[in-house]
Amino acid sequence: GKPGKLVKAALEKAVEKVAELVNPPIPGAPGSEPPSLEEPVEPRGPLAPKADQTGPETVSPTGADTGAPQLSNGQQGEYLTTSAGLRLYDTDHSLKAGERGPTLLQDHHLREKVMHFDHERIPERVVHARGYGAHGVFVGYGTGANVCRAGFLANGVETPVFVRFSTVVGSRGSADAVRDTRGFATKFYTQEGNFDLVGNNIPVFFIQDGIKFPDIIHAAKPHPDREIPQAQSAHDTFWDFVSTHTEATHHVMWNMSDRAIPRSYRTMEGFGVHTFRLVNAEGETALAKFHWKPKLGVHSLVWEEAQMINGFDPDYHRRDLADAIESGAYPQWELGLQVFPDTPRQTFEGIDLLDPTKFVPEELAPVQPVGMLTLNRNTLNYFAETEQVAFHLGNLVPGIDVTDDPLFQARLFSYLDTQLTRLAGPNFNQIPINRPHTAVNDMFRDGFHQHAVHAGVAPYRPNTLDGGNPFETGPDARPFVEVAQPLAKVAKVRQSPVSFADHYTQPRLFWQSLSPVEKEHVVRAFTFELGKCYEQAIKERELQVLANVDTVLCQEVARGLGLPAPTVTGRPKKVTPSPALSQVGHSWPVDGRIIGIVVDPADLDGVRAVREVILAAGMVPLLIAATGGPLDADSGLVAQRTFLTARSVEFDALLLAGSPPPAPDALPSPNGKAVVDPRVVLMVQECFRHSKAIGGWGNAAVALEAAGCADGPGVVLGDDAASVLGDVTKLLGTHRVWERFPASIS
Ligand code: HDE
Repeated sequence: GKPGKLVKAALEKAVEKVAELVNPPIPGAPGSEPPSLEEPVEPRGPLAPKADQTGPETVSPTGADTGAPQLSNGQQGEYLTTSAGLRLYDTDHSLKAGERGPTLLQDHHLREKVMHFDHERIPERVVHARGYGAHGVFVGYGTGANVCRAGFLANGVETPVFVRFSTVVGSRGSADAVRDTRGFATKFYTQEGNFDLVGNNIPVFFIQDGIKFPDIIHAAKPHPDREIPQAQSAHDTFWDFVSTHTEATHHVMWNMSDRAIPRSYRTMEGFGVHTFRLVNAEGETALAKFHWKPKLGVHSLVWEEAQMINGFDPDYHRRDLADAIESGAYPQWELGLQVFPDTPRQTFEGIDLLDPTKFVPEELAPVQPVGMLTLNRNTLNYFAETEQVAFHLGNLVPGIDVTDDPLFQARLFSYLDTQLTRLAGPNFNQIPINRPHTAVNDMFRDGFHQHAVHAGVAPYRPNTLDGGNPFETGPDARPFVEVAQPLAKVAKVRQSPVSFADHYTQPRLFWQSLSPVEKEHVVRAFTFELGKCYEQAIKERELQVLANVDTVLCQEVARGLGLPAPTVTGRPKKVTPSPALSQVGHSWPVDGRIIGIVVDPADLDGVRAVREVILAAGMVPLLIAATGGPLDADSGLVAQRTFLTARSVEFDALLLAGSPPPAPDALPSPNGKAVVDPRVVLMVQECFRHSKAIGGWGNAAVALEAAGCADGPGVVLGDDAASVLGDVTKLLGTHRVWERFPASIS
């Protein structure tokens, strides 16, 4: 009857499929040999393990190698199998009782496929959920050896690293260019075990004691009733908390400054924040703070630009980092140390080194370079690497020890603890990205996701059954030894030291170190964020905080909010500004900067000339034309963006090779008489408003006139494309045309 016919049809189909299996059509490779069914297929193509992907060696106590991370070969042309290795002839149709009938529960492939999919997500990090990682190498200069015996700081020692940058507040799918602190976490796979430097791009923190972390994070995360707003601090709960918890003031000042909207991960400083205790080969100790200094300088977005980017390209920072690495413009940071004597008081120039809301100005303690970090390899798999990497403050190496900073102490608990739910069990150090590149010989056993096959019978000490293995390390084999820091005779208390009580002097120092433009930006950020709050009392309370920081700051913000400026309580301490804190006034390399070029098809010679120079200078040209495709028949120039797909926020400077008339898809202009494409006019205006350098030749003056930006600082017009580019590049070295910003504050 009918069912018999259907079964026959299905069988025939299966036979056809199996025939394909034996000789499958490989798209794009007619006639190529299919993999043999007998031979296991070797990984090949870009995912095959490379010699430089030094897989960590994990050795079981009996010496059996439990293996380097296995790179799965992904979608590389092998036969599709189940996770148990069963070859499959069809993964597109479930097994049904007839073509139009119900699906059969016995379809084990369907069940496995959907089951696995159902569990693809793991909990995102409770903070720093949105992040982006890359591999690289750290090379020590040897200059740190006098204070720190860590092997990776020795001269010329190359250590593989993995770095993960992140925002703090937003969830994993949130946008990159939000106003927030950025994480800068580095895992050094050293010969002495993993060292994790889990820092931020701001040198101070919101809280002085780890017990307040849940409070600040609950306040900064979206309102719990409606889960609004995402990845922002411009809301009542945040300002409610920080206006009442004044130790946050210093960090908030940095958050409201340009530092919280970096131009790129490549143009961000990094800070270990806490003071660490270092030990040298002689056993002498010193206190120290870690700094990462970007080779390209510290640069930021402007607020309006950041807001636009979050719509136009929410992956802006990821894309920037991945593209730079992909193109060989490897980002670099120099690791530096601020070193302080390890005195019983643990202060330096009156600054309590155990207070993580305080930093030490570089003018008082210079940052001494000890090595160079280069990021040179993108991840192969976001989940396996960036999502599963687990940093931990307790991953220390000989020569680097903790201090009693109460924030540091709490972090020593949290970073292990959080992985238990995030990575589902205690074996997360066996995940490839977390494995040390040195022998592991622990006696930890079993647990969820145990990948090691531990031989031997005696995972305990002392034992005789496994020959007493493994042995504790003698002093010659460089074990980690805690500094025998003497403790004072004290009582157990829930209190902070008096030296933690000053919440305003350093915020004032920060404010007074900024240039007028940067101050203006801080004022606007406070005004924007407080302006988004609903509760009047919160705004007023924050103004009182600002009054204690600086009168001008408070008055300016109060003016913007339309509220009276409160008066200061007490007399503020005098501060000496730290010029190192300002991002303005230097010139920096322009590697990887993006130059948008609006192309007028009438002048392709100029475009061709500047494009070559831009590429030779390590910058990125972005050709923008009315429509896509080749710009002419034979020059090889291709439009990378059109007036529809381009937006000014994508580039750092703009060149106008003429003034293209309205393209057919342009929206009508206000007076209906546009001579230049309105989107080009908008690009010019936005670049002008965001203080980006603008250059033009040929007919460019027409577009500049149409935009109302024909003159002003940083607008370069000339006949010779190459010399215009030269001037624009010089302007780009200072990042922005700073004079263009209105600056009423001095
Ligand atoms: Fe973190 N922090 N933190 N933090 N933190 C985490 O750890 C925490 C603090 C920082 O890219 C979590 O694995 C507590 C300071 C970075 O994977 C969690 C306290 C600084 C990252 C955690 C702090 C940081 C984290 C979430 C107060 C700058 C991202 C997931 C005692 C020096 C690391 C995870 C990555 C991540 C807790 C304070 C930086 C929950 C309790 C200060 C860069 O463990």
